Amino acid sequence: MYRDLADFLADLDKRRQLVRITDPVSPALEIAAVTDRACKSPGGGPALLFERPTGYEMPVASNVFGSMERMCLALGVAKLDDLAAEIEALLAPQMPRGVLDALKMLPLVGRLTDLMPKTVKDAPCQEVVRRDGTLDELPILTCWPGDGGRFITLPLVFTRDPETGMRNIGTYRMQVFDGRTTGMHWQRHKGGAQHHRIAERLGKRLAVAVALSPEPVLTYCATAPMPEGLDELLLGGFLSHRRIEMVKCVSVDLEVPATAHIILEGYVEPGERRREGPFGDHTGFYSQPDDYPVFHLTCLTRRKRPTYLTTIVGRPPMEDYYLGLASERIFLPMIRKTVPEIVDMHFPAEGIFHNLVLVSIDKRFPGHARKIMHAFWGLGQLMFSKTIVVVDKDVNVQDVSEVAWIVGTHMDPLRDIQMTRGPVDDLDDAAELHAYGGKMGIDATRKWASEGYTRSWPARVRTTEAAGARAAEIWSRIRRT
Ligand SMILES: Cc1cc2nc3c(=O)[nH]c(=O)nc-3n(C[C@H](O)[C@H](O)[C@H](O)COP(=O)(O)O)c2cc1C
Ligand SMILES: [Mn+2]
Repeated sequence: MYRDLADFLADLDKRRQLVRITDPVSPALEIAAVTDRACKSPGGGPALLFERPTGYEMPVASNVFGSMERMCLALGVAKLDDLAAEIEALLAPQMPRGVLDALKMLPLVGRLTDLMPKTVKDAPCQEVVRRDGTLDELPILTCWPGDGGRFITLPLVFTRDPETGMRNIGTYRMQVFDGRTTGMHWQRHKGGAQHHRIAERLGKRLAVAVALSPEPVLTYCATAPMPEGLDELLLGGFLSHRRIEMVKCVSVDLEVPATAHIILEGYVEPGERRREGPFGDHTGFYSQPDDYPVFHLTCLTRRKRPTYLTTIVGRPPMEDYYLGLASERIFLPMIRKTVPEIVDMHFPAEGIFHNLVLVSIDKRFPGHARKIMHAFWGLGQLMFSKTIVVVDKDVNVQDVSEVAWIVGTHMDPLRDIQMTRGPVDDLDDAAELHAYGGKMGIDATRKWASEGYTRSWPARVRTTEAAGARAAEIWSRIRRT
């Protein structure tokens, strides 16, 4: 596992997964436009390293996680489903049936403590300490022409709950207002916003530290929908099979990942808000200006020769699709712990995670599909699911074409649609109210008599095994000539 972004980039280079761009390219629109071209290439395109961003010394890396292969490399697995199996094993320790059994479980308990972050003294991220540092030294992108300014698009935002001290890490974009201040776009449902809510109630300043260009596994962890109160660094330790190394900040009481390239230390004042946006968002549309808290920089620390890691969002597919795909695989076994009937789930790129959620289930009782919908609407960030499609277990939800076929044939709109309302994503502009709106579930399972369906359900059209085998034989001969 890569301990540092530079190791990852070097390995990608060796694997011919990284394209170095030596032409001068401007952080104002041009780097984003080139990155968009890469993201729209089949399979997600290569990672990009802009060695000469116009006006800056610091190279810019983008689309680094933007393919299935690179996402797997970053998480140290051959395929994402390997992680699911590992998590399943961790979550399902058998109850010990005797002393011998209990002893066998000890390594598992040991393993959990082995995954806790540890604090180190000397850290590469503090090779250079600049209390008077400004954001002007970073090649921060203007992504789209209608954007309100330059945005830090892939920051890891560290805060602690002012009351309990619990840590949170989230990726929340930061609009540059000037060299020492930015917006802090944690949306109301997110961990950072909750810490800030508590700080405001106490009338206290909230210390905030932002890591840029961290070891690759942490970029993923900051985007992961961890349940509130569960430390993202524990997930980081689990994924990388070692303890994540942290170092104390210089000017605030927080720790940051030791091997990150750049750290922004600072705080958010209670009560302060400033207009943020517009921003060309991952919906493929501009999110509209709104008031958000303000981050004040107190100290910038960095390596001697840092690389600035960034991403762009916009019309899908983009790099964030692959980060989401990792969460889809990693969280499936965790969701199954409370909703075991789920066979598989998928968030197609076009649905930007929550607009379209496809779930297959092992249907056991009447109304089961609706039970699944309600479970999702009540489960962490799955609450944002706008359209949920539930199908039987023999339907492959990874195949959107198959799901479209099954929905069309299995759904009666008058009978099979479940409408409701609830919290929706902050970025949902179709909702009548901000952050509160409608949701729809489509029950595309085969209906049972106990559900009021008294006609007979037709069988799928398929040939016999014998004819199929014969066809395979003939087909291979035709194809050879
Ligand atoms: C590239 C990228 C940008 C994101 N930007 C934001 C953002 O500006 N605001 C936000 O609330 N969530 C944003 N997210 C989603 C959060 O990172 C995600 O919901 C995460 O689970 C939040 O962690 P939390 O539950 O600890 O708050 C972004 C995700 C990605 C991949
Ligand atoms: Mn969190």
